[in-house]
Amino acid sequence: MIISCPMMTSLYSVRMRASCHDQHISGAERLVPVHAVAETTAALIERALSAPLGPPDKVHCNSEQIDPATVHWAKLPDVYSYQVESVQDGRLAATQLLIGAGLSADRAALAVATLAEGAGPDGVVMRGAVLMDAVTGERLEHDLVRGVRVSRMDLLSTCRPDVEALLAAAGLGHHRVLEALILSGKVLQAPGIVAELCWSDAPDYVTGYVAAPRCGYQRISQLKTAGDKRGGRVFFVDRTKVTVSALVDYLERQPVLFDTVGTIAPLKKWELPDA
Ligand code: WAQ
Ligand code: MG
Repeated sequence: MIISCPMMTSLYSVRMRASCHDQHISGAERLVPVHAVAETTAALIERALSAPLGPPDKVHCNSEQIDPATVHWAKLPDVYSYQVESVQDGRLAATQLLIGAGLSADRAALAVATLAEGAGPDGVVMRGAVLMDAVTGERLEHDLVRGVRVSRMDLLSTCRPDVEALLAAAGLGHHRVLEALILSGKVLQAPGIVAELCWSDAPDYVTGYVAAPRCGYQRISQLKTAGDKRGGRVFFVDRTKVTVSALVDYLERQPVLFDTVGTIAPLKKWELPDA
């Protein structure tokens, strides 16, 4: 479905992050036209103040003008949803989907284990993502606590109501789905990306996904046990296609706006492929 894609005159990146005792508890960001900066800022601050891990003792919200001529326009990934019977099956499914995206079984299993154990130093949750060499499994992010933060991406604001309605009709109305789809959509646009693995650090949100440029956004109903505070993201990179600095620059700085949605497939039971 293509939704209108007007030339934008003035665009702002609005970013919020909230912490309590220097622990990150909430973050979100949007790319909006100038007339929506104030209401977006208010909504993000409201969200920070009501964060489940809150209340925060610090909320930062800033806005920065973006040159609309630099925006990359893109289509959101196709969405698939798989129902698994247990966390163990979910992690096996994730491993197989990563292999399907072109990774070796070892690298796929390494990524799952990295998130399961907590990807930061001493098993803490990172603020951003692990960047992993798709061939060697080497960790490439410079800061093991911050990781790589994907930023400056959003749905074109005039498309938002339609996309929210489509997702809600498919039973995917939770705000985490659209946010993760937008983030992953940008990751899949980035040069040299082979695949992404993600599950939330929110203790009550156990669904995660494996995404890849040719496979889309593949949700898996259970990737961790309820109550587990560990979660994170792993981005696999093909270093023959891009340098780490060019990739990180794209992920952190290149504005990307989505003006088209992909297909949303109905929920399916995950079947292990025949051995
Ligand atoms: N860039 C890179 N990594 C990030 C970012 C970002 N902007 N934001 C969060 N992360 C990392 C960080 O390590 C978090 O701990 C981890 O990802 C999880 O973030 O289809 O809600 O916001 O049902 O908790 C996926 C499934 C939900 C949604 C993911 O992630 C669905 C989610 P959270
Ligand atoms: Mg979180």
